Amino acid sequence: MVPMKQPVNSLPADNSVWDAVVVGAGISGLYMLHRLRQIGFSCQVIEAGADLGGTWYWNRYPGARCDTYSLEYSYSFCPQLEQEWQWSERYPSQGEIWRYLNHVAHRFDLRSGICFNTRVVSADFQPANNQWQLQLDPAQQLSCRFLLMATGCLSSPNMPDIDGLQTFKGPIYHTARWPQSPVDFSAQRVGVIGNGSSGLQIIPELAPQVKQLVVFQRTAQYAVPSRNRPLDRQEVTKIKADYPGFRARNRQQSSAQLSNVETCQQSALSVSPAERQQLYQASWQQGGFVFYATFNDLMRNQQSNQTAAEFIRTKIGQIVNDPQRAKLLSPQHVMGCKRPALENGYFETFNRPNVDLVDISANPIRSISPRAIHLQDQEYPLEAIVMATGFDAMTGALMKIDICGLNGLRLKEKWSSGPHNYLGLSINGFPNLFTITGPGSPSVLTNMMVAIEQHVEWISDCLQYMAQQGYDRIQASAEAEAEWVQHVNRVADETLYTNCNSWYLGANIPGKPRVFMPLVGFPPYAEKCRPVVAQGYQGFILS
Ligand code: FAD
Ligand code: N01
Repeated sequence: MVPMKQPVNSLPADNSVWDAVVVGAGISGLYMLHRLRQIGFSCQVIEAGADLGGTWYWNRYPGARCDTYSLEYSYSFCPQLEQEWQWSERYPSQGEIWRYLNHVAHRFDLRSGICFNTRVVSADFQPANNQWQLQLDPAQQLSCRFLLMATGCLSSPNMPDIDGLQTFKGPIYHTARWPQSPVDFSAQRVGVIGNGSSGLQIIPELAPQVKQLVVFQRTAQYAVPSRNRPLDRQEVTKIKADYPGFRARNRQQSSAQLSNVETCQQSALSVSPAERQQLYQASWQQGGFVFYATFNDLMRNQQSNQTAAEFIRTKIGQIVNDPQRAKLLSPQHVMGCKRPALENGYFETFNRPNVDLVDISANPIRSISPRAIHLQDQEYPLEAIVMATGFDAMTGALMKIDICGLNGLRLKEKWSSGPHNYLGLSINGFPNLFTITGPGSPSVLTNMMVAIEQHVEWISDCLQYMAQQGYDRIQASAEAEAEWVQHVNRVADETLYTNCNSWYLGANIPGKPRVFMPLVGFPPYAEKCRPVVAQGYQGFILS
């Protein structure tokens, strides 16, 4: 275990032009810094938070945990690192991931390159010298040749604009801005708004601690048991004996959570109902995202999808004692079009006498007063509120920065009808700016660790190529960008992902354009990136 060092909080005195500035010190920013140093670039990371870790620094709520296997949710770039780090559980907790990222930072001396408690407020491209001029908060300026956005897909919390929210007298916590020290909820009536992945994790943890828990549910959620457990030493030894092979198989899987799991090659409709039940039951018993891959067409065929949805609804009916509650907890939308979840005792929690479930789908929250949440016809007295209301996903953190490219073009205007870019990496009109796991890349539909490593390596290889060839400006061409946006939409339209109101579509944020933002499928994406490089960065304008 490494000693936790004090965060570095100021910029070095020599504040000349950096080769690169990286915004964000999560998994992406840390690896980007390491790679840039390896290729000899001077680099500074700017991080709004008081410490490193990004997602795993901010989301410290009780129960916060990854739902990708720990041995896959870790960097693969250094064989010694992957051999020396010992994960304790099948799915790592927030605390364990955070300790891991601290270990990585210590091992590669990354803290020395990060300025904490500092936010990038604006970025202006200066065409005369091909430099980005950054305005920071607290007030400082910074210049760099390349601007690398490691700002995260799920880093800009969504705080709903509910009438009277500010008047509430008790504390209001957002899961993605959880306090650093544990919160004592004992003897309190606590309300939780939201039951996505974060809500599903925090609700079973809070229920035993509080006097009364009131869950305000707008949409019921599909979830299967995670069956988290301590890792078996023998299975770890076996994986570590061929870690490169294990990683290679990860990269061949289209979805994060299914890595290294044999996915079924048949349709749900190609087997008898009895066999289908048996296979679903086996996946359910195994636990984890394998359930969602029991058949190969669950996200492509509505009828197949319905069979899985019905299986989960039946399970909920068996777990939850009160049939009316079970019905309310049973989702009706297309399974998977909102990100499905893993659960650890979520449905059982609703058998507790101190847990209320309030349906706000037809009877929405009208207002919040100093001591209660009010629906149209009812009020719920509360002493604390937890917002598990998610994020302005994929574009939120980028759009909060006033980014101005060529000819005064602002990113906010360019993306006013949805994100447009090439490969999820580069935006026409915004030279020398790269987004790590930007919209238009597989990002949130994959094991993000795999997606992040692929992007960081692609970007650093590109910067090295530019240095070798004497180029100092790069941007996506308008044609390549237009084709890419069409491609992302076409791939999504072949699936069931676009069939409900999800954050993938921006539907959770009032006024946000409805565009399916991630690209479905990691291996075909990586395949598309390779010839782009081989053909001298096809689709990019280099000068
Ligand atoms: P982040 O970790 O989001 O880091 C971005 C950083 O940028 C933040 O620290 C932020 O403060 C900083 N920043 C943003 N804007 C600015 C600015 N203007 N100025 C300065 N700093 C700025 N993915 C999986 O693959 N598997 C999982 O099981 C999984 N579980 C998750 C659980 C939770 C609770 C959440 C929220 C996400 C989960 N994810 C999961 C997705 C997760 O976000 C990624 O796996 C990964 O951590 C993203 O790393 P990142 O460095 O790209 O972004
Ligand atoms: O956010 P969400 P999240 N009034 O957007 C409700 C990752 N993650 O933080 O569905 C009332 O999924 C909203 O209701 P509805 C993962 O990628 C991973 O839970 O819009 N309710 C929903 O119930 C995940 O998908 C892990 O009708 C409101 C909830 O709040 C992503 O982060 C763990 C509301 C928001 O759910 C986001 O997950 C945690 C309003 N005004 C997160 N606004 C793991 O890997 C929103 N809601 C384990």
